[in-house]
Amino acid sequence: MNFTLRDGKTLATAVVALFTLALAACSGAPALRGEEGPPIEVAPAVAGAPWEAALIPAPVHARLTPANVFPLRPRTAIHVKPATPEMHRLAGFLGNLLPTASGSARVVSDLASASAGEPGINLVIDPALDTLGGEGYRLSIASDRIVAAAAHPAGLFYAIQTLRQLLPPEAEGRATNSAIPILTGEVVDKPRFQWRGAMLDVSRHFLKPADVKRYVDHMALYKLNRLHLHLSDDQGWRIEIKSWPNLTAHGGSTAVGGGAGGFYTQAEYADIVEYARARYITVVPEIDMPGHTNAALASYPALNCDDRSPALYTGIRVGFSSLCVARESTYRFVDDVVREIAALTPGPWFHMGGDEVKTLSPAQYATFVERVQSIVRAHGKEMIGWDEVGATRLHPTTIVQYWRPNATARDAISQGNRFILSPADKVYLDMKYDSTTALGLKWAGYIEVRTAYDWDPATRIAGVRESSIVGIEAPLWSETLETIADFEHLAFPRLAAVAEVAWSPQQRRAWDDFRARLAAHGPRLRALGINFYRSPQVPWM
Ligand code: TNX
Repeated sequence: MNFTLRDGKTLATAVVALFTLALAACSGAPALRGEEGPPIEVAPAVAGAPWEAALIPAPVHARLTPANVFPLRPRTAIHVKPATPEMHRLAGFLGNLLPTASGSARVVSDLASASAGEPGINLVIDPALDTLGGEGYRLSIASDRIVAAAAHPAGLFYAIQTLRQLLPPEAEGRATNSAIPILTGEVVDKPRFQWRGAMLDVSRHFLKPADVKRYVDHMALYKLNRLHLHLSDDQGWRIEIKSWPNLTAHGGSTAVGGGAGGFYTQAEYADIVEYARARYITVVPEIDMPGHTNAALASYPALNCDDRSPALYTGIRVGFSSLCVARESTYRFVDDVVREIAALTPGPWFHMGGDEVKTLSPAQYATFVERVQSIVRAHGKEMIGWDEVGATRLHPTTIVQYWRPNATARDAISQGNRFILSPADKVYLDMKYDSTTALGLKWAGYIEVRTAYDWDPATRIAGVRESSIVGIEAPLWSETLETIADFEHLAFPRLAAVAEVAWSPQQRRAWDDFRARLAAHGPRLRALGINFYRSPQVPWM
């Protein structure tokens, strides 16, 4: 970190003051530069030194200065290089985030044909930036030009998200005829972890495709890149399987509490996958097995050892159900399900759950997990399982998702497998914030924003070094959540905290600094209509 702030709240206030002032400057009021300059307070030791705006997740390096602004005008054009379809798509995506003149779309053109002196926003693929990895970028803002550069399109997508956060929150997507000032400076950035995930449990309560897409939109704002969909559990089977239609017809017909349930047709699932992919988010489908399968068992008697289907289940107990692991037909079922879902899923992973099986012996459990692992691999995917699968013989590419606060993960460590960290006492977004939170559970403890933020993945599990951690994922279990507003209330702002844990270098992170930036995000969360929790730990603006 190349500077320190005296007081995060002061900075956050200054950021907004600056935007307000700069906004006035661009609409004919006194110029930003000069004696009327905003009262930006920084520690005396760094007065005049670079400072950053309220970016979340914190970038590796940011130097933004109030001395000059780029005036973003409704007609400022976007130029791309090279002029590929993907670059045009990215430009269109950016264009939709930027304010425009009413009724007119922003012009996108090939940089090669842009006239030299004309101010614009350039999106550029620059192979020299490969040193920043597959997702890194450099965003340079001068008073006459913005250049977002990256070696790969994903980096440009993140540069766009950073640029978006440099706009005043109320500017997003609106029509205006005046210019919006953007701070000049430079951001150079890349993620700490390659896996920055969020999980939605659409089984306990179903979320419509439009709601899932809304969550995806908000994930993108924080540079998250994996959407894990928990598609089946005791209470509901949520994805159409054409060779086993009763899974959804019957198994998808209800939810926790006995409500109507629902499921995604294969076309709807493919549409969600594509929507996420367009935002550089890879969908990771999970079919939980052999436990958490009451909905499947209720739909097909043959999946039960005694050929008798249980009734549908709408409570919230766990651990009571299991597929009949001794039957060959069970593996034909698993093969059909994995085959159909794998065919709809371009991402390389298939999550088989594997958690909380209380009715099988360790040997039965291991035999099942190892056979499923072979099936998943036969369909071209790498397997992921909750940390219980660490006790079985794992293929080297299998990823273990650590979740139990007290799990030792010893077996998986000794096999050399890699981990996704989802420690329930830090990132389970379904935990209550405190004793007054109406929604959520509390078995892993209360999780205030600071608790979700203030930890280092590298020191979380004894024996697991950073090099074997692919990343961090925040699950949102939905036993107590019915509407997207409920989901959002538990997810925000903790999801932003987890995104920073996953993206920003550890030495770049400090709670006081984060809470100040988060406070400055309040207006953006409001502008997006997110039903976020107004944590008393954060001096909201
Ligand atoms: C544990 S985490 C579960 C889920 C519950 C969740 C509630 C995991 C692998 N299993 O089945 O929904 O706790 O917090």
